[in-house]
Amino acid sequence: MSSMQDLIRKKRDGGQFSHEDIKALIQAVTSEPRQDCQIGAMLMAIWMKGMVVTETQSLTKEMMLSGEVLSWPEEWRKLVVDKHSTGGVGDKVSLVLAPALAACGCKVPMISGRGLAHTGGTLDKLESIPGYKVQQSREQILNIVGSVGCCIVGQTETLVPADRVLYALRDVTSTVDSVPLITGSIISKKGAESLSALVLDVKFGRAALYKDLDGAKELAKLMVDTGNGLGIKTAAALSRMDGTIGRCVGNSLEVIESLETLKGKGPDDLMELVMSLGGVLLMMVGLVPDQSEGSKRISEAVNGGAALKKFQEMMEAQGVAKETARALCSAHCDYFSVLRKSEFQQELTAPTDGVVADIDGMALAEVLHKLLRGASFAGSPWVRIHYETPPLTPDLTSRLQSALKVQKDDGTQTQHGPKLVAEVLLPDQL
Ligand code: IUR
Repeated sequence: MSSMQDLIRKKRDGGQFSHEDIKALIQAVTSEPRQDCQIGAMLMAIWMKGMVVTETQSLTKEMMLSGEVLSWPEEWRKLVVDKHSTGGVGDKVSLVLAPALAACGCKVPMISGRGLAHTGGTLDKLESIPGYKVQQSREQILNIVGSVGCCIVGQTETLVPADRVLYALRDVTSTVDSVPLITGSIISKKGAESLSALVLDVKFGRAALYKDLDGAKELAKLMVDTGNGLGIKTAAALSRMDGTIGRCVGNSLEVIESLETLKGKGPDDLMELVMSLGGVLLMMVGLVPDQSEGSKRISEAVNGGAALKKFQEMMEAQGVAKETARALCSAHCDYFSVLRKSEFQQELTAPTDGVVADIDGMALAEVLHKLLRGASFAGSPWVRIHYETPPLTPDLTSRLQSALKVQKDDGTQTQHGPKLVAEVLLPDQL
């Protein structure tokens, strides 16, 4: 077996790793004593020289095998699905999609993450519901998915330990934005969930990791190939991320918007994403003949109330009191009688008459990150900020106000913006 020193030199000089090399590399990452300086140097060599598809596939597989790989009852074999998003602003798709898929007959052990950079995390959002426990053991996940059909939980301690080490070291060595390293990190965790099918929501635009479609597509292609190489039917939707998804950003506000969506009153852009991603998954597991039939089923599950029922059951199964879950899912819920409301709210008003031409999701996310709370948008006033401390200073207010672009209404603008999903990459074989 080659030493780490040899392997670093090999990659530094532009060489290609064999599967054995990658095995040695992951062993060095997961065994003690660990040489973080060598791993850091290796990460930088990979960042600079890249990896071909076969190397990325080996890396992903060895990362996956560094910890526990979950297994499911045989009768679920074709039905276990999940989705992953590369991160958006106001991205609450998982909260609607997981119960909608369960209502359509899928098994959804959704393992979600915390906020990263300017984007919010699904787990942080769900924790704004009193009693909701995101940390569940393997047995509990199995029980909840068995009885409800879906759960949304945090990563268990034993899943992909190599990623924990690599991710922390990528963070401090400025090597997060490497396509093979991102692919290994994301797909290894999905591989360890033993999924039948996976859909990736790869975002591009001002408020996304990748600003243009080409960069996002390169990542999407590699993740699709790697996922399929591991035996998971994997597809990717490339979706626009310039503004916000829906009208609310921030943990409890996004829970409220998700519940409203599950009650059939959701915004069009959120429903478009839920239907597109859900439609692809239902097609890949063979529950429907094509994506459009899948999207229709998802829409029926949401608008007919079946998905809301699953969400209620999931909340109860994950620790929320029965009365709380029932209240949140009731038709005319006073949400803030259950969820905590921030101490302060402030509205900003539109500077001129006209139509909203643009709202910069990145500017909103940056300010909200500082305030650790959320915003909800309306017509005019156009935004309401919910916050605690630090105070909403004049500087932050003007940064926020710069996010809004109002245009003269010349009658040519449509009420709804362009569609979010630009393209869907499907596996070669279904
Ligand atoms: N999420 C992950 O799980 N891994 C990554 O590398 C990134 C996001 I970037």
